Amino acid sequence: MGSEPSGALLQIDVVTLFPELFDAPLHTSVIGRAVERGILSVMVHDLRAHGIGRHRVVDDAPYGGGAGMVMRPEPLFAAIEPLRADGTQVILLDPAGERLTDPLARELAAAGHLVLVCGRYEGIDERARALADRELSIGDYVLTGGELPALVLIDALGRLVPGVIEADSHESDSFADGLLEGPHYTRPEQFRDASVPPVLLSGHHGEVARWRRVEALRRTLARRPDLLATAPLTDQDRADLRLLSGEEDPPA
Ligand code: 21W
Repeated sequence: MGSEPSGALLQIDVVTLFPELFDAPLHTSVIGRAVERGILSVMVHDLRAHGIGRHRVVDDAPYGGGAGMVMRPEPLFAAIEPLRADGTQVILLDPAGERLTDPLARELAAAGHLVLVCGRYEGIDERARALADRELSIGDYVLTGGELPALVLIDALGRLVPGVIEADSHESDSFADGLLEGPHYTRPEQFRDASVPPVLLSGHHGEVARWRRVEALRRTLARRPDLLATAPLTDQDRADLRLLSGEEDPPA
């Protein structure tokens, strides 16, 4: 397992003690379809196969004492070294890693071949960090292992691979233009006491685009004002933001 040639635009090998966690996500919806179509290749490798001795041991108590167990380096080296080829990026999922962001996801989606290493227990022996080209975290909260973070990464990267979703969908994603998206509506036109904003029914594409931009600015200002410091904004955006922040009457 792991060395068949692949025509996929992005090839991902995962090293984990819990391969079964990957079954449903890799067979479902957008990512499942991409894997089935061969645009995205994901191979999951059981680290236990490289465990030590008859009991396939992969962990041991920490030197110096303390609670919990630490992953031994030998199984990690045995699993990961054969997966590395020219241009491979080995990524350790680790709570102390660099935070995953949209720009980093776009960079990694173009990398060609990734090996994702999922830790369990208290973490891996410090000497096994040398296997990794980078260490990534998905946020400041504590999980039980690196598998769900690896799946988050696969999901985020998979949809960026050309052909996986409709061509333009990620250009307008929240974060791609540095702003949150505004509201979306579908049928019915009237639901309970709430109706769809008339501009969306007007057929005026220019007016719709302008409304969406103002709503994106409104929502970003309300929920993530930190994003406005780095978002690329036009003079019109800045004028709208001044109105929205209450210096003057807000846009309709
Ligand atoms: C949990 C590993 C606890 C190590 C400060 C206080 C991979 C993860 C993981 C895990 C410990 C990611 C600590 C967000 C995550 C992961 C399992 C040991 C660490 N630091 N991104 N405690 N959150 N988590 N204590 O948990 O492997 S990426």
